[in-house]
Amino acid sequence: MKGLVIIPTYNERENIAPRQGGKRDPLRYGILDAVHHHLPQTDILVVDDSSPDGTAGLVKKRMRKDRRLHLIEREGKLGLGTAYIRGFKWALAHGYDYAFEMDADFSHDPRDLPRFVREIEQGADLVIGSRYIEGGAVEDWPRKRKLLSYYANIYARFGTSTPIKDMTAGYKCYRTEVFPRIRLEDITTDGYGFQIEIDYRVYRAGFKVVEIPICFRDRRVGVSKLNKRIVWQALFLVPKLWLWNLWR
Ligand SMILES: Nc1nc2c(ncn2[C@@H]2O[C@H](COP(=O)(O)OP(=O)(O)OP(=O)(O)O)[C@@H](O)[C@H]2O)c(=O)[nH]1
Ligand SMILES: [Mg+2]
Repeated sequence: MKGLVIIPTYNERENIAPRQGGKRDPLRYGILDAVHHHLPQTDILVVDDSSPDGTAGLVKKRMRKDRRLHLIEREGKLGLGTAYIRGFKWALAHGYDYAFEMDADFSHDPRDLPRFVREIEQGADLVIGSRYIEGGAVEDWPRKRKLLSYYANIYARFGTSTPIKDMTAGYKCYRTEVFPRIRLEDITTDGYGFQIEIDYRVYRAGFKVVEIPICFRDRRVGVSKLNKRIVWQALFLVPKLWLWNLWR
């Protein structure tokens, strides 16, 4: 089976590129190396939104030596949701069997990658790296953010009647057959709302969803792109999906 890891980026230069530091330097390797270390046969697609810090330039430099690496450049910061949708369509068009969602900032431990693939091979259609099942965890987040995430997930799960414990998770792997069946072009949400909406659609379409435990860590370096708009969007999405459930 042919796999693709999709990594959306906005100003992730330090997470993409390795530095020349010594053994003790935690930034001496980048996310691209880490992915290929754990999944050597898998391609990577970076979807960059013209990051002012030159993230795309670094990726291009590496592409000269690495045929497993691909890049889509968009003309401005257009959001995480549409970046993934663009990546999913690209995966379909290029004949990949499964595609990952993964952050560039090392919140998603690359060592977990092979466990997702094993689940896909055993018949899962969507594998979610979950913080809220037995064995899952969140490290180094401030208490406030931990609580917000925990209760947001309870809200999303009950509000949408979807039996998924971590609906805002962003470390996931899809069998690409799923994409044509969930009308990707109708999804307009971003960030957390995007994750909730896509999980809801995959589950409702009757696909097999599996959660595996992961430990989520705070970003290694760089600035968060989380904003209030993303939180509000997710908040209003849940009652919308609830009404949708009633109507159908
Ligand atoms: N292409 C693209 N990538 C984005 C955009 N917003 C965020 N990203 C990337 O999506 C991934 C997740 O974004 P983060 O800012 O880490 O969001 P988060 O994990 O909820 O928040 P922090 O970990 O606190 O920063 C990272 O790789 C970002 O660079 C965007 O508008 N366009
Ligand atoms: Mg992050």
